[in-house]
Amino acid sequence: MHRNARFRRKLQDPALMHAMSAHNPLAARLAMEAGFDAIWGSGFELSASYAVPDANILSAGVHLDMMRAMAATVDVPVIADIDTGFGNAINVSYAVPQYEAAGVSAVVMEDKTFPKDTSLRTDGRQELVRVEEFQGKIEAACAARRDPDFCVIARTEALIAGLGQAEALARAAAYEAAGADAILIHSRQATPDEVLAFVAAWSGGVPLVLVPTAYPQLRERDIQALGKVGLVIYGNHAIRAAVGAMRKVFARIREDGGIHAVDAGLPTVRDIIGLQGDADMRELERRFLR
Ligand code: SPV
Ligand code: MG
Repeated sequence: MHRNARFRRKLQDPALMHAMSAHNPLAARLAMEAGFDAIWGSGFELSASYAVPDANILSAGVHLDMMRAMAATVDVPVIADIDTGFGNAINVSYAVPQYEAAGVSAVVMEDKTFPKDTSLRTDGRQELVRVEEFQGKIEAACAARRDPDFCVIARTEALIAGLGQAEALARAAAYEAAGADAILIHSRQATPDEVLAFVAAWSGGVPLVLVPTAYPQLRERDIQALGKVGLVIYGNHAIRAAVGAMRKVFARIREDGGIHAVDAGLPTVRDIIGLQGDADMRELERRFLR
């Protein structure tokens, strides 16, 4: 089965699907190796990897190229974080086929104004577009896809913007009506209460998607028990793990005046060569080099 169809089927399946963030093909490969169902092509992570804010500073092309590189490296579905869709419904119409052609299986598009500000930053600019405008963008995304299994996930930032449950629920229902295959409900409260209240009140027909970065105490088994959530996304744990590991090793090398103490604790060069796909190249050498 094509991975778009696999993704669509799993999204609707009662078993919870889990996606890990990645900012490059190596991170995507490690996430697949760890057993994640899908890769989250996080705008936050890619921005961080370029050391710029997650506020539409990077061009759409940089994000698209990275999604293509990740989709070419892993077999699991890649979910692209297209932020606000790079402009209005027209921009969305042109962006979606490019993501689909890049091998991506789903896009997540949020209802903020362009340029967006990152959701988890305190005092960020969290302005939302009109409901009708965002419905037009969802319809444009759905109309632009060529494979009917390619998924369009609508994300409402109503709770992030402090607009309350009623607004979040009304927007989610309007986005489902516009054709969204799932609704991502985001919150940056330190407890899951706000999101759990939304899930309890949700009476729509499409599955929900959660990103529990701000409320890490919410576990998969508890999300699964809610029954309405199809996908949990771990939004930034690849870049945070990488930053933590690099900081520690870099500091230790400066402290020790050499690499003698850190070497044994690091993945071996052989391990990295394996992750580069060395076995595949050896096979090509065996078959074709004469
Ligand atoms: C991302 O990972 O880019 C996201 C999730 O959109 S968040 O950063 O929490 O907004
Ligand atoms: Mg993002």
